[in-house]
Amino acid sequence: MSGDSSFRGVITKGVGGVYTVRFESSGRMDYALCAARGTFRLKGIKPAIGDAVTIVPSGDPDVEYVITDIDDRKSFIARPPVANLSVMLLTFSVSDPAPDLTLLDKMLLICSLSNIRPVIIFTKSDLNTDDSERLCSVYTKAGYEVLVSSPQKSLTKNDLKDIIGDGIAAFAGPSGVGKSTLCNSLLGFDVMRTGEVSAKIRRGRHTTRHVELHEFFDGFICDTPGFTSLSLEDQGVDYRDVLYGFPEITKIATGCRFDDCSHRKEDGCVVRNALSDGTIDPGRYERYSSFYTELYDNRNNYKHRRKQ
Ligand SMILES: Nc1nc2c(ncn2[C@@H]2O[C@H](COP(=O)(O)OP(=O)(O)OP(=O)(O)O)[C@@H](O)[C@H]2O)c(=O)[nH]1
Ligand SMILES: [Mg+2]
Ligand SMILES: [Zn+2]
Repeated sequence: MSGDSSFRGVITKGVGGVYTVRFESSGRMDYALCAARGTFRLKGIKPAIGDAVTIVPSGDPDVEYVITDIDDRKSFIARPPVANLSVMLLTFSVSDPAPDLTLLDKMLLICSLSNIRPVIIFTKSDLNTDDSERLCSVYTKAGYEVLVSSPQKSLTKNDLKDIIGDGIAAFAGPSGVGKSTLCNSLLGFDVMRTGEVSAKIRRGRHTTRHVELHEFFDGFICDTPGFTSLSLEDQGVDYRDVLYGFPEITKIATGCRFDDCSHRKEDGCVVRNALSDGTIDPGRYERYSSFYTELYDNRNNYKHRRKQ
């Protein structure tokens, strides 16, 4: 506590404009309900879960504190909407539902552009051991951290302790892949009950709808609702940045004849050669190429529209 009775804390939850803030008071952690100062709305700023904030007593017995300052965010992405995320636990099941690798690769790219450390977790490896091993190998070779989980060998707290440290980590990925199952088992209580995957809509029965930070050693973890699609264009990704999501391609691309090689049609491209000798996974290359082409074409369309 400082002399002016303000405290520093982190927003862990937000419901209807009332925020829960974890703050330190006299050397111990406490939680308080807080309103946001009106000027944030005027400036178009919306406090988010994960925001580092300053709070002061409000004088209102119902909502005892008010958020007066929000620190600049180290990262902020639309999905999940958590500020200052340091680790994204990209959760995909090897089966039921089948892994959407386009979505995974888009998220790896967004993580890289947003300074968020991606950690891939392949769940339900019990349903298809071969696919689990194959996926694990593709993404490990590409340079990513990969963890595998099944009911027989679920992740333990220690598997994630050092990865998360004192940061904020979020489970993110499609619906029904087992994010809540993992989060609940790590926390030792049901944040949100988990259910069977509904055959019709492929969602967990008790689909996660809200986001809340939970203490995890010195940091926080949170479960998030599943999502199915993500537009790189809507996220403002430039076609020239697509390579940031493909470290294995970046690594060898220095050997291409042209400095600005897009690794699609150019002569003297070592990346396309690397496909035949197995250095680069064909599926990863295809997704690189389709992201690049889509963003490049949209850029041209946009220019075209502007001229009319
Ligand atoms: N076979 C198998 N089933 C699993 C595994 N992990 C989770 N499940 C099951 O998958 C179903 C969906 O799990 P949830 O944890 O609700 O999935 P979710 O990702 O939180 O789904 P949303 O909240 O809709 O995004 C449940 O029936 C789980 O029991 C696993 O490793 N193996
Ligand atoms: Mg869930
Ligand atoms: Zn090339």
